[in-house]
Amino acid sequence: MRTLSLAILAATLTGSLPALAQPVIVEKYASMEAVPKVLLADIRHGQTYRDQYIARLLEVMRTAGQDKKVLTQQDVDNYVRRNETAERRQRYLQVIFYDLDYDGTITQQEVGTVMMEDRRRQKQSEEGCADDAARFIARYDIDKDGAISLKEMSTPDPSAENRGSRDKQSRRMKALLALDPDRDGRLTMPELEALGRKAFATADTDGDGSLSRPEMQVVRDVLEDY
Ligand SMILES: [Ca+2]
Ligand SMILES: [Ca+2]
Ligand SMILES: [Ca+2]
Repeated sequence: MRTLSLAILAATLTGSLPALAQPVIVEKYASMEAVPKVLLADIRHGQTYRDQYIARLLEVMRTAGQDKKVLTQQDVDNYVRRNETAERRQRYLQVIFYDLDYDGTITQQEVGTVMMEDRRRQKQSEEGCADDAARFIARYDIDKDGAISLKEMSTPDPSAENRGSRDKQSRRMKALLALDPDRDGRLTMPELEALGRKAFATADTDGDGSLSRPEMQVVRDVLEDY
């Protein structure tokens, strides 16, 4: 009895009670290759601290999630539709911006004139204006008649560059949704956070909550052609 209380006293004095300490189980993927790449993408983009990474990962809920707490297929569809609408409106307004004779179509001449006035006002070089105007017309002139109508301007953007970034975000949302652990079609905040923690822990081999250069390099290697 006396020995036991001495042991407890000693443990208390050194500030630790080994018998009561619970080992913290950190869930990890079997290997870095097993981590869904969509979860690692934010790490590559510079999130080397666990807390920052998790916060960044959860942002997808704020941009698209219903009630900003759950992500569903409906949210992904709405996101795509919302972006398309915003983009089309933006382009529609450009017709009004360039349409000097108010006939509802814009010609290379009109675009070139407005661009030139714009650059003069901003004291920029007018060089290349004609080429820029030609490129602008070529990009949206679906029927190749040399002018852009309101209808042409409000059809979904054919340029790969715009569609690329929109598709990238919706692909990311779809990929995250596909990871839904309980497959109920709703990816919740706690579910996404747990997935993120597991992914980060797999990369963070020494478990100190941040990624060292060598740890980062492994992430980059795994994501090489992602
Ligand atoms: Ca016109
Ligand atoms: Ca046209
Ligand atoms: Ca779920």
